[in-house]
Amino acid sequence: MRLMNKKLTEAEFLEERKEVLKAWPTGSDEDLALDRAVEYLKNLPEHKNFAITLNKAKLNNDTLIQPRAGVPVLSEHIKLLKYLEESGADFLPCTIDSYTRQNRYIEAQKGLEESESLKRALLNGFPAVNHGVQNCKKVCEAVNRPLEARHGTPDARLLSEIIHAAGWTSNEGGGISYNIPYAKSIPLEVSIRNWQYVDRLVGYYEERGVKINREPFGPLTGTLVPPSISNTIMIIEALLAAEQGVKNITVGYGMGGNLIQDVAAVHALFDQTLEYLEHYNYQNMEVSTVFHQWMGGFPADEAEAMALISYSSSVAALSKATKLITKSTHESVGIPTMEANGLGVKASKFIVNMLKDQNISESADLDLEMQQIKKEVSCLIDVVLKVGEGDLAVGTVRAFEQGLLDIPFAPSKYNAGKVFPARDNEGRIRILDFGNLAMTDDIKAFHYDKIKARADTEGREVSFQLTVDDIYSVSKGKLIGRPLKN
Ligand code: 8ZB
Repeated sequence: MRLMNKKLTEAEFLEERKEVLKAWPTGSDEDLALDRAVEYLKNLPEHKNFAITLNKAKLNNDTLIQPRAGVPVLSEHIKLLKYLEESGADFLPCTIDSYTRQNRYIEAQKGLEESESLKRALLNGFPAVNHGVQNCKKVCEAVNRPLEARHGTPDARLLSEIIHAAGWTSNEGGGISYNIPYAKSIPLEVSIRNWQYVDRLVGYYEERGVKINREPFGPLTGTLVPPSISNTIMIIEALLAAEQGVKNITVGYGMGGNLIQDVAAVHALFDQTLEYLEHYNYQNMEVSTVFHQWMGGFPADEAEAMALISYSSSVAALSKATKLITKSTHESVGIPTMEANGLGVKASKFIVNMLKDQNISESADLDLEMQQIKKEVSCLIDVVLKVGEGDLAVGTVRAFEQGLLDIPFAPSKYNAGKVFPARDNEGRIRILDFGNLAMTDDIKAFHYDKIKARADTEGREVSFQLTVDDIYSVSKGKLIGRPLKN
């Protein structure tokens, strides 16, 4: 079948669905019958609906808090989520394990059973497909907050069926953002097509009056991603989702580290997402934003890690993002304990509350940074549409093939991997090597001048060494990877 950015008909969707549900025995659960699932979701109280809670937060100018969390055994997972709820989490996650993310349900089953018998987590998340609708409903019924599946799955069709039928009203991911940074050899046309199905499922629910939130994964590789690249991917995924009938979208952004650039990026992301959705005539869209605390390498020292978490929270609050995804002081080591995770939530919430009524006032600097990001995003999206001969899905595949779209440091062989970023003199993320990224000469000159000024300050040449130094700098307590002075 040829990929196109066109809404799947209900008949096409239902035909494909028969195959999707066969991939694992839990797919035959009677509660996956769509009329039953619609009924279950309609009876959820409003405070457990992700989309409704986000809409309220936007009206109140709140930044709500969400951690990441998932362990394999059901009772342990419920205990963990209740603990995070008590720590102040406004939204609850279910982070899915890596076998499930790769549709390796046999291995997930083995890991789940061994975790149960050894009383020790042998999977790095909650295997929702193996648990099936019944157990996923138990999670939903045990907590008082909206639930979201967070994962990294190029083919999340069965997973999405199960979680939504179980009352989880948000799903993270997208055809680009859950492929290029997460997988090595899955063609983009395959993951985009799979995520059209995931979004069409949400469209099916929306058509029947059930609100479901969708959240493209903004940080991508989490390492020095220039804001215009991640914002472009967010807008493409928002448009692809809207075409399939998604109405409530949270576009994401991973903290870069420079306050002004981060605030500018979140504002630009929100404005341009709405502008593009309106331009393509998608009606009644609800757009919110999510800010991710620092996604790069963390300091090992727990006090320093907590300081970074607090700084991230300050930027999130000042950017007026609707939601903030938190980290813990265990970040440099691995998956946090329940207690460490709860502390991250508490500290983040404290800062967000302190800054709730404070704003970054407009300035020429903030405005220029925002205009720059918007200009770069429009430039990239224009090229995607051009090479796609008007079709966004086709254009995305072709743009990645030709390196016109390119995500730094991604493992996928369907990504050119020629773009190298570096920070400028204020720590703003700029592009040092554009590879084949489709930007105009004046944009390239702007970036070069900024990086050159930094290199001059440091008395060195513009080179890839700047990129290397910047990758490690934050974990060592400095934003910019400047050479040590003798
Ligand atoms: C792309 C997201 C990476 C972040 C965290 C990592 C990292 C992954 C779990 C988790 C709590 C889990 N993460 N899996 N956090 N529980 N099962 O996602 O630590 O911060």
